[in-house]
Amino acid sequence: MKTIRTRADLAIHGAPPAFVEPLHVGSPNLVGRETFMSLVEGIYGRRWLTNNGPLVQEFERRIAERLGVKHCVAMCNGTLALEIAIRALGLEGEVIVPSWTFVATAHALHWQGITPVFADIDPATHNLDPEAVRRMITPRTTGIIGVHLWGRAAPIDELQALADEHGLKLMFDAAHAFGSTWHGVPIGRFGACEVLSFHATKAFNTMEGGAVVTDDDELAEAMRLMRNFGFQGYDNVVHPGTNGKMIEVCAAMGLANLEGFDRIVDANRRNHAAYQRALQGTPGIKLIDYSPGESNSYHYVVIEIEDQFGASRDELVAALQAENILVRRYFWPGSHQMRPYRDLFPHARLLLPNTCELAEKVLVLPNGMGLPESAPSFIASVANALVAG
Ligand code: T4K
Repeated sequence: MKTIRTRADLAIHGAPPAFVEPLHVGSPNLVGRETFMSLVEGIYGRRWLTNNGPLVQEFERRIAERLGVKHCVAMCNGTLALEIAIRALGLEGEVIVPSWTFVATAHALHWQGITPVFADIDPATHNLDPEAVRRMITPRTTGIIGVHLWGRAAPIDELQALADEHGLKLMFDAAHAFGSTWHGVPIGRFGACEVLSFHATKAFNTMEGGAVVTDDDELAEAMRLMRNFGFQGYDNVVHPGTNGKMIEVCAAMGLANLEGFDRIVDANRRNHAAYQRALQGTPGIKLIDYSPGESNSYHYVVIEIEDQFGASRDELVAALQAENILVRRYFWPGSHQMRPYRDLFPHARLLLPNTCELAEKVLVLPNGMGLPESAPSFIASVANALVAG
């Protein structure tokens, strides 16, 4: 790896890039290869590929057991799982969501003719600000979707109190929160239900996949019907539905990766600590931290670039990308600035000052089992050289 001594060593100023192959945010964690291969052998033997196969059932059982919930309904991805959960809960009219999240949270509502109403966040936590949520409640509001951004718990108690006070349904987008706890309780157990994503880029992946977890028997039953066209046995359709099924090969990947999940978290935690050490001497770069009293997958290495840094967030992005370190500006510019929402709600930003401010400051750095050991200190050296006089 090249050493950065002066600005002239930066790829952005013409020097060769540090990495030949790009270093991605979200490079998949792959563990348990032998388990995966042997489970796939079994799929060949059984000729059972999808439609609630034995591996999907085993996967659901293991996830439910790990989180301590009654039901895990596995789906083909997190977005379909959100859509099905929203429909099964009977949400309609307006539903309050953060803008500061992956756009799938809002899309899952809009796709079904429900209006996502964006509420602002607390800049300290990046999660919904309950007072901002309160301000967005109208007679058309039927629910709230809290997002546990970066796997850090949304303000669960406050949102539940608001939902109870106004007769609203509360569910959580827990796409980032597999492996997280809140007051020591696994995330997955809060609200009416919680939705997980197991996309390739998540700490724990099933290639593509998602699930809704809940203790509610009726809700789980409705979602099981909905993910399979509403079929109850052969020829008997009893519910409107779609195709949200997880396939056997994805469940095999999930079972294999579950075996190695603790190793993934250990690697992420070590990398996060290395970033903390490397960046602590750089004024104006703040690494968001995880509560030592809670579990978290430490998957997201999120920094905020303050004015004090001496260059803009986007200048740092350009410098790192030139080195082939493909850092991401998640979730710039905020869902409210994406289509169709920017056209539907052109003034939404006026009610989202914290979201707008954060969107200009945040940067997500690469992490995961494949992260080169030298990456955190190299990234810090690029940042330091960029602003050196
Ligand atoms: N709610 C929240 C809060 C979410 O963050 C997400 C998903 C959802 C709901 C919806 O869940 P899913 O329907 O996705 O299950 C990525 C992911 O596609 C998305 O799952 C994730 N959040 C979001 C935060 O990030 P993109 O479009 O920004 O990145 P993508 O998929 O192009 O991947 C990022 C980089 O990772 C690539 O540049 C290359 C690398 N990569 C990717 C894949 C797929 C690999 O190295 N190997 C791979 O197989 O959305």
